[in-house]
Amino acid sequence: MKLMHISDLHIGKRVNEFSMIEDQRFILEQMIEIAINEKVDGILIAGDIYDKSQPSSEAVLLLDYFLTSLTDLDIPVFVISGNHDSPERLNFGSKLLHKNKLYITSMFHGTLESFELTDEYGAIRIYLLPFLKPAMLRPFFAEPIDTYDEAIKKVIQTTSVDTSKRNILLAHQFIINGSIQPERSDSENISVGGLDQIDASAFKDFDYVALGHLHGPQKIGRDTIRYSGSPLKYSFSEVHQKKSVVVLEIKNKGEITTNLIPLTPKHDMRKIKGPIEELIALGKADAKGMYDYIYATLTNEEELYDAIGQLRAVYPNIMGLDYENSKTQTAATTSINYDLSALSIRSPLTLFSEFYKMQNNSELAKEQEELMEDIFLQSGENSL
Ligand SMILES: [Mn+2]
Repeated sequence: MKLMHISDLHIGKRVNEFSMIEDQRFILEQMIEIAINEKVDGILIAGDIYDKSQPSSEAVLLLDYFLTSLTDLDIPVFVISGNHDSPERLNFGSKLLHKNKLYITSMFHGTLESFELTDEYGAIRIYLLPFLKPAMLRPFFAEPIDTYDEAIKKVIQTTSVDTSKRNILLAHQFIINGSIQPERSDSENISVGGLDQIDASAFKDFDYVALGHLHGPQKIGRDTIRYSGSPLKYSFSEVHQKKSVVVLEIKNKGEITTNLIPLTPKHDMRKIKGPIEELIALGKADAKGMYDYIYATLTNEEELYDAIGQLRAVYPNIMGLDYENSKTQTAATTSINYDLSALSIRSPLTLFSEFYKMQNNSELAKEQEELMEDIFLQSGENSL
């Protein structure tokens, strides 16, 4: 049996005020093609379907198109909610949709919901664990459960998993492998203090764990506990990630191979760096790349007039810029050790000159110094 594992679609997301909806439509169509070409027997979607608990109408339409396309192909689809989804809204019609082999579990009712697929090797049980916080277990268990780790272990314990069969789990949580921390990205919600960490040992009963939450594709410990990652780069901390889907093939129990199939975005997200003239020339020579989502770092020594406007004329989807030159490099590391008691005996012009040097790593020019001297004199400061 072949299954495709994806997650963190974040349909409807905006990145730096740019709508991603057309990029998402493009990448979802690519996933449908992969599902067809690979002849997969099921799709696992591990949470963060939408970006917001109240998704926009265009986001709802796009998800509807995606799920309908897959079920029209008669491919069973298994969906759990992530921390970005509203459990109640995603749950709408979920029982009705079982008829069309669309299995959405977004609400927790005390035990793990599961469904069965069969192939020539027998049954495969697919367990759906929607995003959970410890507090959400209170109605179901008498004893106090304070941590995410306890919560997930408790839920799995109370679900009798038949370990003689092949078992798959979908989960949307932050999983660590002992003391090894996974790779994080800026587009994920980060909880302070690591309270949300769950050790991968919780999943020993499952042959494959299809994870969502972290946006970089990666395995956690063994090859068969995996984050598929988001299908698109949703922050500039992800520019080096290769986005992909996981296609796993399961034969007999314990016989699982995973294959990462790369995704090609409509627009890449990347960082560029150099003097503005060079970046403009590069953009003009790159008819496709000029439409990428760009973060530019300018190495020009002087502040440029309307640099973002100049770049936007060539890179219409530029999302941000900063400068890296002798001023910015030294500003962060230079500090002047002031003797506060001596401040009062320094003239304002001396103090300003020192401040200017600290900020810009260069001395005031003669005419700048004269201008400041004038200003201090006019403001009634006589002790220059
Ligand atoms: Mn996410």
